[in-house]
Amino acid sequence: MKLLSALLVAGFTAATLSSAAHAQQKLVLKASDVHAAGYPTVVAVENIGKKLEKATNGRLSVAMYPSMQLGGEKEAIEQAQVGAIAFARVSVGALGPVVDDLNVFNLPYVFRNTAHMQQVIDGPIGQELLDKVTNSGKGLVGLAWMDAGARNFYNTKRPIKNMADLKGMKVRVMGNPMFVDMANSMGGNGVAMGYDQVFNALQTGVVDGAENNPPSFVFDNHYQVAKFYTIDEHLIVPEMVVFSKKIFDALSKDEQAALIKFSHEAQQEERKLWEIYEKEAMDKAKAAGIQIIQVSDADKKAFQDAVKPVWDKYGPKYAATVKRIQETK
Ligand code: GTR
Repeated sequence: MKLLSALLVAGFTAATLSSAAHAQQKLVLKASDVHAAGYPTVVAVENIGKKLEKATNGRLSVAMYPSMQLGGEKEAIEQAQVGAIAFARVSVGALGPVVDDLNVFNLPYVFRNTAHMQQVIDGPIGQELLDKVTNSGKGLVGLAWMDAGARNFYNTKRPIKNMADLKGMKVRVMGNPMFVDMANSMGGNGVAMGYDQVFNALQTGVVDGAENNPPSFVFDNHYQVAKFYTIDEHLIVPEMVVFSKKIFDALSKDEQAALIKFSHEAQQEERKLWEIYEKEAMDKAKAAGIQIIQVSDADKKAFQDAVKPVWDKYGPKYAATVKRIQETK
């Protein structure tokens, strides 16, 4: 009996000490984003950090490494998987090759418009896909969605008004075979490469064009070399804040709950920032003399028809989710 109580006391003391040590030990959570300081996704993750710091009396904080300081998105995902960083804010384009279920959002024209995409990520499908990431066994926790508007083609050569104008153009796409197939099916030549290489590739002529939303096009300076921007909205790919499972598991239950709560709030906060940033980007592009081309409905239909082979190849396995997406009002 004596021994038992001695053991219990010892056990209790060890547990108390370790939780006290846990409470005192400060943990700086590293975060990576390809975009620069001030970009909506960067600000949203920084805000998670500020809230965490307050809620944990300074035990947790976030150190943001923006502007690809730690590499591109593929690298960020790998670093989070091994616990070298905590947060990776990445596109679902880059995450699809790691967690295949997400590729449903990478199907061209899967969403009717950005409002439709927002409804989907805010609803049950959005939560299910975050959970798929967490339960994928890939060392990641899916924390929140980030809005990234719609992606459009831009290039250094000529205005693209319709599919014929895209013919033969070397177009950089994100590192995901679905996008190479997409660009090819539209008559271009899709070239997959990391975001960290796009500016140089455009400048040196390694590619003729790329595709992205207005804030990336403008605030990552691609507009300085590519003067033609065509609004065709072929992809509406949301982004995700993923967290290292290894680091997540080392947090206390309360800390985990706070992290999840603040991440959900960040999803809505980023969206507001995004609206402003997208408008600023378009204004800046116009002021810089970028030729902005809005494709006609008929030409958009031609782009949509052209990606049928991509749907035939990748679509069937996501059919059930696609149906639910389409039914989302
Ligand atoms: C941006 C997105 C990044 C990255 C980039 C790309 O719109 O915010 O996460 O995916 O596009 O094209 O690689």
